[in-house]
Amino acid sequence: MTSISLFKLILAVFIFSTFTCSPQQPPIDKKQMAAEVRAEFLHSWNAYKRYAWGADGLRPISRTPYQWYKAPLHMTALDAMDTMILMGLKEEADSVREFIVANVSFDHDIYVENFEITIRLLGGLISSYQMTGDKRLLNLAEDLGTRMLPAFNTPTGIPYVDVNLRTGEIRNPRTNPGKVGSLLIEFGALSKLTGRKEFYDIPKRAVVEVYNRRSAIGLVGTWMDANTGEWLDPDSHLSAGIDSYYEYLIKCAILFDDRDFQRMWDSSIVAIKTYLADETASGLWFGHADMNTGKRTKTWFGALDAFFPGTLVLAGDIETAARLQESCLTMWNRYGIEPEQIDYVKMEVPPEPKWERYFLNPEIMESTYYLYQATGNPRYLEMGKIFLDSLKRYCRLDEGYSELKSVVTKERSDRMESYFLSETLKYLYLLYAPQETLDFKNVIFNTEAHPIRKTW
Ligand code: DMJ
Repeated sequence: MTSISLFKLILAVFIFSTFTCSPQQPPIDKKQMAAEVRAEFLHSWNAYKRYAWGADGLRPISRTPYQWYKAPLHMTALDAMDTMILMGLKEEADSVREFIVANVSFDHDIYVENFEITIRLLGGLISSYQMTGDKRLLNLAEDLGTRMLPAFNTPTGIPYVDVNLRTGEIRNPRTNPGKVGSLLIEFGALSKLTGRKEFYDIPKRAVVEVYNRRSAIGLVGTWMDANTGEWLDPDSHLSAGIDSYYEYLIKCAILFDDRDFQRMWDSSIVAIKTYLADETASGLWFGHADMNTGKRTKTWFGALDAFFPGTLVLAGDIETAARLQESCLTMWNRYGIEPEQIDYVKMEVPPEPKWERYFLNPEIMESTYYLYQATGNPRYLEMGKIFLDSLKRYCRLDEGYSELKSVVTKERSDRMESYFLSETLKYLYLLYAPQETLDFKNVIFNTEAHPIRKTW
């Protein structure tokens, strides 16, 4: 071999190793990864069962239960049931189902948060009903939906935040597009499955009322008053308070073939790309802007914003999704696990302790799963492994998993939310599970990772 061809060979090897994902890593063994995630699910679920059975959630450090309200709603069991079914934990899922049917009642004199109960409980009941055909779950879902519908009895049709499950009284008109706009997958599916039209029409009207109040440049703000429909905070972004409003626009368009939602998505994505997208030295991000002027207000992005690549995949924009996912990975790698918010220009968490937290959030895993489904690119299998390894390293305990008070110091926080079992581990599992585990193309996940099948 001449020295020139040797040089060319070395160059070729260098280029190959630079531009493939992780040349030193052996290819990901999907079967082994799926088994690992399943084992972590059981590790967490068994901890919940041991220390918090019957409660809404587990505090994994003190090994104590916690309740959201004064009456138990069995949130963790309801939220986690369809993950068990998908993981093939049939006996466990069956016994949880019997427990739920025997013990869950929504006839309580308590104010509950309409959004959280809809995405976790209503969504969980409907998807588990579809997976098992157990009509008793649909009956529970219909009862719950009926009890929550009074939340929409407001001057604007935009629901209040809280509704009393027994009396139907409502309170707390200070709401946001996320809370209002992320109800129709669940209520709409309930409408189709029960034949009750009001379950579709009433939550749909609420979304349209929010959309109609978008600014002249097409953006929505963060907080609004459900009585007057006035904006209380003009901050526009993809983060908490707005995130799943956009997610549900495209998802409802697909799940219900509803053209109004397609139109609302089509105009919203133009505004998002015009005013929120931010090309920086570190890649493509979506930051904050004033909803009226479009002026950039913050160069922040965070754990919750990481849902957006998944949503872009559904909308058919794989290229932007893939670029944003790389930024999400950069955010994750900055501290070895993602913070609640990061300033993507300084590449630091904003200087307030609350932005350093990590709540075991699933959005980055969700987008990884969507991108893998859309592209088949093994890079996403590798990303999933990075996320799982970090979770195990920083959040795993002898019993369950904990949130982090700070991704900088890795100090822990004593809580394991139900969505860790419902979403975070489900998306990681599905990333590696055999394709036949779930018919990805024919389901729409609600924002709590409950897959809803179009049977109508
Ligand atoms: C979940 O309840 C849902 O994903 C919701 O859309 C946002 N918050 C948590 C997870 O981060």
